[in-house]
Amino acid sequence: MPAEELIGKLDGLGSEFAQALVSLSSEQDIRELQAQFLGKKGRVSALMREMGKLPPDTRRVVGAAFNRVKDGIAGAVDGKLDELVKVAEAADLERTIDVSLPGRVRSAGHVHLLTQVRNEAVAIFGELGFEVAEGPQIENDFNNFEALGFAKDHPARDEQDTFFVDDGKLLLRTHTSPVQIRTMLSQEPPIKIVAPGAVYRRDDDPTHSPMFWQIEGLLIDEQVRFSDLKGVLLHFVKRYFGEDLDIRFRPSFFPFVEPGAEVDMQCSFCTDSDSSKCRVCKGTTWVEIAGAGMVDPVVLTHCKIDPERYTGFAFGMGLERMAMLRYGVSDIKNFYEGDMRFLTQF
Ligand code: FA5
Repeated sequence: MPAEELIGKLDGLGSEFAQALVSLSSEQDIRELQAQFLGKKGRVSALMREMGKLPPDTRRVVGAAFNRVKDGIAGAVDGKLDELVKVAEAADLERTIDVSLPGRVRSAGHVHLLTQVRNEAVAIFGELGFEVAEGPQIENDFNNFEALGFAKDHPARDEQDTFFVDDGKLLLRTHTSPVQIRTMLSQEPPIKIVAPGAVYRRDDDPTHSPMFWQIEGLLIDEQVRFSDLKGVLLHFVKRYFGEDLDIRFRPSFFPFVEPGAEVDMQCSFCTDSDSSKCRVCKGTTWVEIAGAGMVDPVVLTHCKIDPERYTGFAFGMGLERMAMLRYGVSDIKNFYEGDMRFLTQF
């Protein structure tokens, strides 16, 4: 083959390569095309072998043409690969950053419903002059039971099935009443406190939990009467549950009060026309909200307070019970499960 023809064919291959390259869009296809032209068995290499047959004086020109075509192909491949990288990057940017999308707002969260109930209860009793007192959740037997009149074998202990710690010397307090003892042992009357806090019992059903919250109230002064207890609790019920609700006392036994009572309030879920179907009060129109009573003189004596001079009342309410009654929550577990669909409603 004469030199001119060889050069013409070489240039033809260069153009053919350039045309074929235009439609390719993957590195693999490009490399394959490159191999078809420049590989050992490629079309350009086949023509190279023809060069050996040429007279020596023409080989230089033909050699230069080979280099031009080879460089042209290599340059076109690099250019095409760069182009593919840029296209891929642009597609990536397009996908991950859309500056026109609205931002995602993180919700700020809010105070848990039970904390709201506690804060509100503390505020209402605060209006009446009660201050907040606190005690530890791990208590000793004396404060939780003994000083409150639950002697070692007293059957009333059975109702507060207890989690013991440290071989029974310490326990998870079963009610907030030990804060009464702590306060009376550390303060002179007049005493006027509320003590909210977590308490523990071996209880577990839709209205009872092994850990729950109570708020205790204690007022010790000269000439405190049962009617004062009634006035305080009535004020609380009207402020927290509704102005038109009444309360009633049913005689009951707690070893640290005498007389003792369960406090009921009128059911706020009953309609006037038909209360028999009410699932909250079971048709009785009353719901229990607290235990209460006049502080037993024996307890005052235990705490070195003169029962001849001072009298007082105490009460204890369940905070979950209050929340359930006010918001119509039927399962106590809702408070602790952390399900945002429940919690964000309040
Ligand atoms: C007491 O705990 C007494 N310390 C209350 C008291 C204080 C009486 C001062 C007299 C003077 P009781 O066991 O009834 O009483 O509990 C009081 C309230 O706690 C109940 O009315 C109920 O609302 C709530 N409660 C009791 N057990 C549970 C439980 N396992 N889960 C949730 N709430 C409970």
